[in-house]
Amino acid sequence: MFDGITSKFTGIMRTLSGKGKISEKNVRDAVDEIKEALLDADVNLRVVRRFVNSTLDEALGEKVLASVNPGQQFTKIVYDKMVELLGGTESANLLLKGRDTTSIILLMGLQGSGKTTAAHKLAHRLKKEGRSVMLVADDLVRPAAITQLQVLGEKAGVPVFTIPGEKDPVKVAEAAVSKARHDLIDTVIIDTSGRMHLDEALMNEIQSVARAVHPDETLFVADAMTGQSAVDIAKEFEEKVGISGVILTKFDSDTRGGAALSLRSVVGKPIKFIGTGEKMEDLEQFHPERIASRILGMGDVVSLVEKAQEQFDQKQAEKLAKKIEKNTFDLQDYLEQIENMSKMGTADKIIEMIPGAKGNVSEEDLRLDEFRKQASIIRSMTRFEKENYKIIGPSRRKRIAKGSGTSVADVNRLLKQFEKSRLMMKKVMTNKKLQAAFMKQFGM
Ligand SMILES: Nc1nc2c(ncn2[C@@H]2O[C@H](COP(=O)(O)OP(=O)(O)O)[C@@H](O)[C@H]2O)c(=O)[nH]1
Ligand SMILES: [Mg+2]
Repeated sequence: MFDGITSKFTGIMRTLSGKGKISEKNVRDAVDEIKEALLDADVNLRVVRRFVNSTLDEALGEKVLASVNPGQQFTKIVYDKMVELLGGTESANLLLKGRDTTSIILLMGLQGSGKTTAAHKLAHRLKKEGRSVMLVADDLVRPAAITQLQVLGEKAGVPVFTIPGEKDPVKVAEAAVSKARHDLIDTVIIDTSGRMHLDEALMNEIQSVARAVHPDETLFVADAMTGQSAVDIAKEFEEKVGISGVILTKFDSDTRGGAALSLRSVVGKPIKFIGTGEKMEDLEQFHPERIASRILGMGDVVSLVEKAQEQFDQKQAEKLAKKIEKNTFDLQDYLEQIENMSKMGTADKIIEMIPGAKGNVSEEDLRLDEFRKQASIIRSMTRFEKENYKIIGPSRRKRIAKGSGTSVADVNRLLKQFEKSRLMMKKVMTNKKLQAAFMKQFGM
């Protein structure tokens, strides 16, 4: 997502930031290029115009031209405008009631937009947050839809409500909600049917369901790959049914990003989540600031750190801190760290989140392969060796290299690297200030 636009923006910003002084013409040229980049990314024309005009207005104000670092000042303006375009500095949360009553989330959108997948991901997410969730199979059009949701519900460990043979989605939704109230379930997620195209019947159906159950959240599920048409469809749903927020799916796909950049502005409702893959965990809250930095090639460090933290649970962190303190951090621990890292995702996902990395850092630079190699070397060691790295002499190194399909040089490098990490960590733990930072980072 955003590949084209990011590389263009990075180029524009680079040109300007190299200049000690910028003229009005420089600004106009840059804004023209931005306009082109946005149009190429399939952003709605009206949205582009508004963006470009307000950027130009602000940038031509004396503030930029006269400032000490005009390039930076300009970048800041573009960044701020981008954040504004995506919904402002506040991230939109789900507006659900307290856990002592039942909240209802209604999902709607075209067929294939990702409603059922999103229902499943939301169920998983809310369950993790401590809510009790029920999924409702209210897509009664596609014969396989109910089974699909049942399979997903099982994966998430969440009950799925169905009425076999029932053809009226309103009846199913109403029955589901009263069952949830009876069972003291606090969150009901209703998965509805979609059509290939917008039609009267679909709208009427969703409208009736919404009127019957009064959802707390009516989320429009939009497929980022459909570009402009997603925006038009969203508008229609907003007018006919009313939406409280958007889930933008397939954010991981190779699209230009026009829908993502236009939706908020055209529909006037916040994007609340993005779908970033097909798995249950691949649903992230939408943070305008983070996405804006990603688009401008400034990376998304916050998401990266959060991802790292997710993979690094607190107990593990405490265990690790103790080991470092006692100087008993061994190769087995090191291996666990490497494995945690590789859980963070594929190289291209990580690169996208590192500032300035896109286009400058290759997958090789990330050394994921190197870490993978290191992991296989450690796995070829005996337990005694892992716990006592100092005893690993030449003949052991030879054996380990052979066992892991690497070379003695690789084994040497790993051991050196490990020793370095150990030293570094020791330094951290003996320096009170660094220690506090470390603890804070891992929520300890
Ligand atoms: N890559 C990717 N695929 C997705 C995402 N969300 C849904 N899909 C896929 O899109 C297809 C349609 O999804 P589904 O939930 O059945 O759509 P529905 O018809 O709206 O219920 C399925 O193959 C999903 O796996 C996403 O965020 N990323
Ligand atoms: Mg479905």
